[in-house]
Amino acid sequence: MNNHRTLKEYLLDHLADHPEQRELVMIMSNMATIGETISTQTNKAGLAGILGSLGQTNIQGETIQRLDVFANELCKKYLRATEHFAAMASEEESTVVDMGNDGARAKYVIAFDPLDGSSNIDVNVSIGTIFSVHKRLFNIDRLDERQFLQKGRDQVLAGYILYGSSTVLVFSFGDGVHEFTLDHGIGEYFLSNERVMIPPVAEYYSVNEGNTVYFERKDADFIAYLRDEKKLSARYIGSLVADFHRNMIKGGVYLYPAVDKGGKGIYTGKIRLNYELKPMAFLLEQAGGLATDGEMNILDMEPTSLHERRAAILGSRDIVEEYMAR
Ligand code: AFP
Repeated sequence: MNNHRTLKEYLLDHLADHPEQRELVMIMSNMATIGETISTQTNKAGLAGILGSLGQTNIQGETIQRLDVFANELCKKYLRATEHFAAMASEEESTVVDMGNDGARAKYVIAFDPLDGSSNIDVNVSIGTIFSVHKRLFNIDRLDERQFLQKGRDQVLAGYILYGSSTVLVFSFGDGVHEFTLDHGIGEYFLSNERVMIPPVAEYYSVNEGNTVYFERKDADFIAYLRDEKKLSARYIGSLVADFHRNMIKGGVYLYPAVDKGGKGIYTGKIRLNYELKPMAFLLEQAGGLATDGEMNILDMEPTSLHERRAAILGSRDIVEEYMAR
């Protein structure tokens, strides 16, 4: 740990330097509390009876896990009480969620994947929470979907919490990426990596290679190139947060190219733009990496719907640029 600096101390220092970011600092502190609560629940999920499926599917057609429901409800109730948000979007909610706050205090909107990697919950594999905060647009209704269709570049705060062998919180206000690790015993997050920078040379590639048959030829070829010519090691968990975190710390690239699962020559992305890709792209750029869907920088995209999905190539700049050059 770096000087045993706590998140609270870090946020107070940040506030002293940026008094105009008072609400954002409070939001960050709220997110840390949410992360600690989900982490505790995740650790005792088997005992608490919240593992397993509710037997329902969410709007993406995926089976809802009980921890997903817990995390989603927590985000809604807790953040509503803070009165900072006019609206919320979540992977688990088909439409914009009314946060009940229409006053001048509700200056922000937040998009979430409350529990990313939910297929890993039951098998004790790392999962995470991803969040993206934008300023509320006061010229349109607060519940208008367009509140969430802002470019990734306009995020004012983004981050994730990884529930792995330890719980880490990684975030950025747009001035560098910082990583804190939760000490459950003390109930504090401690600074574990100030100004995270992705190593310039990639060591790993992360892709579901079982999808190779569904990829376009150019994508299958590029992955073969990473494996056979660049001699990168393969690591794939199936939780974006976990794969992304490893690549950002160790150097690597996460690929989820468009797939044609219907066999009709129609290739579509899987990863959600608003609450998976935009926040990760924001962090990546701050850390010296790059994020694209193959055609453009994720941060420059204008989303067209709440749950839009895109292809994703995220990671070390050299590899992503090579992908785009092809
Ligand atoms: P969930 O939050 O619905 O579990 O989404 C997981 C995810 O979007 C991302 O976290 C993974 O990297 C990716 O999907 C895994 O997809 P495959 O199971 O198709 O490899």
